[in-house]
Amino acid sequence: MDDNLPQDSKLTSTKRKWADEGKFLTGRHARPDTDRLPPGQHLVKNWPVLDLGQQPSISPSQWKLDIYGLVNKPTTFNWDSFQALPQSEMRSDIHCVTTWSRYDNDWKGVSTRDLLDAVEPTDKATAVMLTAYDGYTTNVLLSDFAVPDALIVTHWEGKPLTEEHGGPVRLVVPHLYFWKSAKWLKRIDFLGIDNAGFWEKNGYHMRGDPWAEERYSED
Ligand SMILES: Nc1nc2c(c(=O)[nH]1)N[C@H]1C(S)=C(S)[C@@H](COP(=O)(O)O)O[C@H]1N2
Ligand SMILES: [Mo]
Repeated sequence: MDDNLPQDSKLTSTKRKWADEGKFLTGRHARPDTDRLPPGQHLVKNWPVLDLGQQPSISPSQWKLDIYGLVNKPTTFNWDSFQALPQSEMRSDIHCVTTWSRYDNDWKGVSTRDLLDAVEPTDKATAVMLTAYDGYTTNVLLSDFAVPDALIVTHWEGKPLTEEHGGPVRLVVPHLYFWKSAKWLKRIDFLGIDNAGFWEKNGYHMRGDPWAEERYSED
């Protein structure tokens, strides 16, 4: 953080947290290299496509993102208002529950923290439910959604995210299995309860930490 900044600078509380965590020193929150590949995963160089089989075609001009629930500022973003939010770049790894991992994906988009700054979740919010244009849903704890390297992505490797990978806009939460990273993002509900999304209702783990091998629910 710049030492010359006055105490009452316009840095938001979120950005102060980033600075405290040294985000701008490292640019990412990597696990130690020894621990980089989670148990039971193997590396791939390609980028497989996985979804329910219906890939919606949403142009940027048609795309909208609705923010509902426990927020002070319920908002509907369109492409222009979303692009007007601060834009961030992040490099992170993908870990899919079907055992492939892909290192060093370069993403660009809006960090979840900048989104949180814009919509202001209330103290009662503890989880988010993501809803996509194909009807897919997935749940993420707010504490996982708000990590510094979670990004609402519009670009991969410098190019607009392709339709098959969730373009125009998808979520990327790199420290959880990739089913949590909803493609074709349409709606985010801030909730006081961690409800199960599509795969979570169908036997996948509620949280999905790859390093703890939280693949499937216990029961
Ligand atoms: N909207 C939507 N998002 C989704 C899915 C889906 O079916 N619909 N599948 C999830 C699963 S199971 C995986 S592994 C990843 C795959 O993303 P990719 O096709 O870009 O590799 O998307 C996740 N996000
Ligand atoms: Mo998956």
